[in-house]
Amino acid sequence: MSGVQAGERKGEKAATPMQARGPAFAYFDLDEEAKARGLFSILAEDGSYDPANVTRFDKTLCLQLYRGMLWTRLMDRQFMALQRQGVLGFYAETIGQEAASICSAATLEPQDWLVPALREHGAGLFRGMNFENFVAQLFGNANDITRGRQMPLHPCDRPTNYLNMSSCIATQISHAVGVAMGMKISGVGNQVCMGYMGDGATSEGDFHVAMNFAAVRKAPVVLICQNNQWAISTPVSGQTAAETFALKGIGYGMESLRADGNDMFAVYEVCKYAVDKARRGEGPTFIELLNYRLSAHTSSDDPSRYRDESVTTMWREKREPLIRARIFLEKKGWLSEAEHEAMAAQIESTIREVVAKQRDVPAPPLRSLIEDVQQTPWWRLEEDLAAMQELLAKQ
Ligand SMILES: Cc1ncc(C[n+]2csc(CCOP(=O)(O)OP(=O)(O)O)c2C)c(N)n1
Ligand SMILES: [Mg+2]
Repeated sequence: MSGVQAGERKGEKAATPMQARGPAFAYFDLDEEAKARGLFSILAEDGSYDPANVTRFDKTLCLQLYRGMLWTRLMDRQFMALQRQGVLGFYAETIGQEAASICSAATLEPQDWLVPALREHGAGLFRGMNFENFVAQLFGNANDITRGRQMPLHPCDRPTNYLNMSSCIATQISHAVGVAMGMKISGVGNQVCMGYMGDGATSEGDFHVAMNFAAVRKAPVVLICQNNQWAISTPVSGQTAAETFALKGIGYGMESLRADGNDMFAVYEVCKYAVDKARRGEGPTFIELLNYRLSAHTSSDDPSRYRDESVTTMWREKREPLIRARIFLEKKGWLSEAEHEAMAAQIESTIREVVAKQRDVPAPPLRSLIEDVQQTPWWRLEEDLAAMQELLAKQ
């Protein structure tokens, strides 16, 4: 490691002794290739850490992050159960990826934008997306602001600048870069866009186009690749011959970082570094967060048919982000067993209450099918609607 002082990070003023940062931060001063081949970490699998590396994380921030992760975990559990009961049409879990999802988004400010991939709805809720609206969207009912026109789990939220997930893999990377370029061109300043993708998205042409454009134009964007090691049934070995995904970023001339995606502090620090850099107008960063998809790809998938689930069990038992975070919080005396149970119970009952309110709300009115495109729907659409109403009346 080059001669970086504890407490200093590239582009940041030297910290006061009270805010000193420990040796892990020398990572940011490594040469470009070493950063992209490395794996930044702060909180080890057994919950151990160097106290000098966690001075930023006080009780309030830690509990906020943990609650966001726990909310995501418990929400997944309830919605998957509802999907299995036939109440919801489709769902995808974030299990095992909560730290990458929540602790990255936690580094954004309210004016920033988030362009998700498939597993960032927990991050959207963490940033203040309205939960009632989100649940209405899952049901596609009359309260759904997209009036049932999106697949379930493709939410959007204007007040928190959360864009719809784009189902066609990797297309959202260009959207994120476009949003960031819009911020730059409009000259508003002080805004950053965070865009997400999975490991599978890096094999698409859109990845190349977006990465190249972002780097050439110095877009204020942070592009996060959640390497959960699977793209449905395609393992990483079938996805790329590169040693790491982060190395790909260097080819585009983009600073690329790589961190343990199950380490809440490491995720937060690499993302904070990149977000601050983008906000200063110093261009984009590509970040690979290494974790493991503990769940099936979606509710339509059965991973036991294509992968060795004993590997999944190992990640679930030894490398899972919530267990690691809890060890830390317990050691600190910030979250006892009883406090944890109370937190979980409160989250679960909130989720249950909102689901109970939204599940019986009827579908959007049939007429809404032809609304929102033309000011006055043209005669052909009116005819189609009348024909459909006639058909339905006969049933
Ligand atoms: C262009 C395109 N090709 C294929 C698909 C089908 N598909 C949906 S998700 C997925 C895998 C995505 O893997 P990854 O990017 O690693 O994200 P993860 O699901 O692991 O979070 C595929 C192939 C698609 N939606 N779009
Ligand atoms: Mg993946």
